[in-house]
Amino acid sequence: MNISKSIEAYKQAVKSIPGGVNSPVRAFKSVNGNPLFIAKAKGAKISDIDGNEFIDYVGSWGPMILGHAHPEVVKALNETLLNGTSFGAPTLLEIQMAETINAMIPSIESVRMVNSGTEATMSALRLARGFTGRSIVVKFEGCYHGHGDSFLIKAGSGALTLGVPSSPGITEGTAKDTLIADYNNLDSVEALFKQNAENIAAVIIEPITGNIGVVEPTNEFIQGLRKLCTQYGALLIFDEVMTGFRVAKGGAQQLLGVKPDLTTLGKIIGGGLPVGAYGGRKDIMDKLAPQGPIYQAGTLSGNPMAMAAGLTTLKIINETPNFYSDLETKSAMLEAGLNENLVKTGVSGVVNRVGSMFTLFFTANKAVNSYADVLTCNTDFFAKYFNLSLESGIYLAPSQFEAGFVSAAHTISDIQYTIEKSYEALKQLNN
Ligand code: KE4
Repeated sequence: MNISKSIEAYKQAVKSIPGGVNSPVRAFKSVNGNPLFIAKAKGAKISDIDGNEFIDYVGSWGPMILGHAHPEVVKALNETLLNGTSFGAPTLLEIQMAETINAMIPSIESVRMVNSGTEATMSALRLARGFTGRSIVVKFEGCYHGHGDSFLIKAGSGALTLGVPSSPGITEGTAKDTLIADYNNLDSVEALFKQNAENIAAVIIEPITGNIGVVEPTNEFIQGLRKLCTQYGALLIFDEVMTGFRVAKGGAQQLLGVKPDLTTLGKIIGGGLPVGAYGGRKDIMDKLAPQGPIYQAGTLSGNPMAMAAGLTTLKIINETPNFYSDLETKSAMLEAGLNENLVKTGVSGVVNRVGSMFTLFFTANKAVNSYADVLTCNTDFFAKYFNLSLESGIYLAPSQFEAGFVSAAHTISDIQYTIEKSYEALKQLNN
């Protein structure tokens, strides 16, 4: 595959952009490759500047559930554009967006728009601290909630360790207020509550993880988490930036039957434009300025362009008959094909999938249910598989520890082609 233009572009990019990219995971570092510079995308296909076309399973890391450049989204943007792009003043579109989110996610009674998932989680944490008057947040090792200081923390050892900065630039003062627990290990959370009782403001979790790859919570764990938070007066925050409107119309909380106190959203609700949101119980949200004392603001929050793209996306989701069942059919077909390929080639691996988000973990484990399980993966093997897939015209997330996404635009033949090429790649790698 000729990627000479991307190679030249990357050489140029690194001169003026740190690492040549505006978000680290795009650099293809963990797959030993040269990042592809994208020229355009339509439906389930994405094309690079060398003219190579791929079936896209990244979907901009989740937003593109309809596929790229959906005609109705493009039309809505074009019409909105003509009336101006940003006013720094309220618009009717923002009321529509808030009412749509509140209707689709029952635990959300009031919602505030922001401009990224990171802004949503940072703001939700500040709100939880202000509402409870407490300082400590509990997160789970491996879960990713954006690049806010409080979240770029993981245990120095074990699950019960006080936070240790995992990125330079995060102060000890910040780290001490972040405690780390083990995903799917309720005891690890209970121990933190027993040690810190009335000081924990919130527990934040990816209710179904995407950022260590896809891992589902056990019912006992996620229900137990809800009970613990209620028992100790801490807020339960579901970070649904990725799972919101992805795994079900009502997000992971609908699938899991657990009602969080706050939910963070992003990605799909912007239809590919910069967006984030956080919402939940009205008694909590009403503590936000200008209604209450807890401050949070944003120049472009709720801007007309992101609202138009997001509202059109949610409208299509709500009005398309069998939207999620069709996604389920295609995604289940992909999962079955990948599992069959593992059996036929003898490659060790586990496919985890919830709805249209999936991960093929290359591990000898028979199951992947925890961060520790995820760490058993053979990332070198993944890198080789990733690059063979790319050669075959399949664009996967450039990391073993990410989720892949099927969109409404993927066709049965796209899925069949992907299964075929995945088989060939695994066969080649296992010889
Ligand atoms: P952003 O600030 O990137 O919009 O959202 C942060 C975020 C928060 N919470 C969850 C559950 C998320 O998945 C994310 C962002 N996800 C990554 C993909 N794993 C974004 C890709 C990137 O960092 O470039």
